[in-house]
Amino acid sequence: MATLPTYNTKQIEKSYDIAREMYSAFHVDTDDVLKKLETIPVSLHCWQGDDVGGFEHTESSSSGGIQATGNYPGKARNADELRQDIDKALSLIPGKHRINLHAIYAETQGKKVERDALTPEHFSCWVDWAKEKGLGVDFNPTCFAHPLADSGFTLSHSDRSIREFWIRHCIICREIGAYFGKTLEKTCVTNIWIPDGYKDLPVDRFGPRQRLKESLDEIFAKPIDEQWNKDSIESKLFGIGSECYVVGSHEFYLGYAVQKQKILCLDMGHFHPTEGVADKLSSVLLYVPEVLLHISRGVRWDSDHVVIVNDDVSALMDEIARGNLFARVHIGLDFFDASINRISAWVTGTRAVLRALLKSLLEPTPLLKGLENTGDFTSRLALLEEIKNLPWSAVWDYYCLKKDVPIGINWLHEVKKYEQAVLAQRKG
Ligand code: RNT
Ligand code: ZN
Repeated sequence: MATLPTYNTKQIEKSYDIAREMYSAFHVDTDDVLKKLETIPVSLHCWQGDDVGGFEHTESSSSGGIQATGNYPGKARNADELRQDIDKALSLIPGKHRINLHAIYAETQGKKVERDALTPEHFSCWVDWAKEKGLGVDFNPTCFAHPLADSGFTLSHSDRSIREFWIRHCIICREIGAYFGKTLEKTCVTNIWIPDGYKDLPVDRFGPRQRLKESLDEIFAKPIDEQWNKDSIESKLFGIGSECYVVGSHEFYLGYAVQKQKILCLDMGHFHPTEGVADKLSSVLLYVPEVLLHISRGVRWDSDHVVIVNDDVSALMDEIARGNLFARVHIGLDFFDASINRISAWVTGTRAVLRALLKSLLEPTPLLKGLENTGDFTSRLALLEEIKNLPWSAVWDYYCLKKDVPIGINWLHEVKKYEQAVLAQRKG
């Protein structure tokens, strides 16, 4: 590898001082912004670490239409390795964050435990670890990669007994969510996503949606203390194998979330390519209590590429920061790339979200709103464009310095060292 740059602490502090002055000319206090940034957690999805595999070793071929492509060596083969990898990633990301688990990451000591028979005990190692690290945990039922999902239908299946299996699984997951919340004293968000849909033209569009609604009603009928577990539902436009019809569409879940006051999960890869999730927040938050974001990067389709600071992510963070929506918007990640070092994927993606967030928090919003309110759209656009040049990267470097994580690309050295020392030893 060509030599990467190194960073000098004095230089970073000097640059920060200059940046602070430049921002104060726009009435932005960079110290306050950094205090705010450290309070905002990002939920790191465990499934980037093993290509959404889980530890069940199921006989099923149903991926639910989601697939990580690539075979970069060294993926985590068990929960200990996955935790070790997440630890490494977290050590390279500034701030205190959360972990997002799926039911297939249960630890059953080699025993086969059906998904409708899982208990909090199967997640006790995750909880012990999270407690030790001070992390909150979020959760997801896994309604794919299972023989009873092979038909492509789960909660909306026409067979009542199959629906009931998935209903039991989702109820159990809400209970496990509450266990995470209570034990860690940090509310867990449990998000339901199902793959249900038709590859080709459906004739009855109502039936599956009516069944999904009934299933959700049964799942949520079980009272669970919202102090510890909150319910979230995630829509999708289409998937591989569900190109013509997805039961849980945006309209379906938006309606459901409004009616039942549930958290609406908006995944950036789950809309028409020119539709932006940023634009939706100010509408849906008038009607639903909270939103969960699955920050992702779709390339031509819902491809779940690693997140970078692009226009979509920047616009989304602008929207949250401008409205100070942090109490009502949960920031989660959802991408999986098996073609590059998986720890680097987490670090690149999470640092990208935090960098975009910082950039947005540094925006002189009151100034811009003032221009907007007086109808000076000329100045609004000119200023929006000029502030892109403000030295937010100096503020970021300083934040990393203060949080004792590598500055700039230095984190990559750590990942490469870890790859040599740990990942390279994982064979088979
Ligand atoms: C699938 C959804 C869902 C999954 C995870 C693994 O399209 O985005 O959120 O990616 O639950
Ligand atoms: Zn998602």
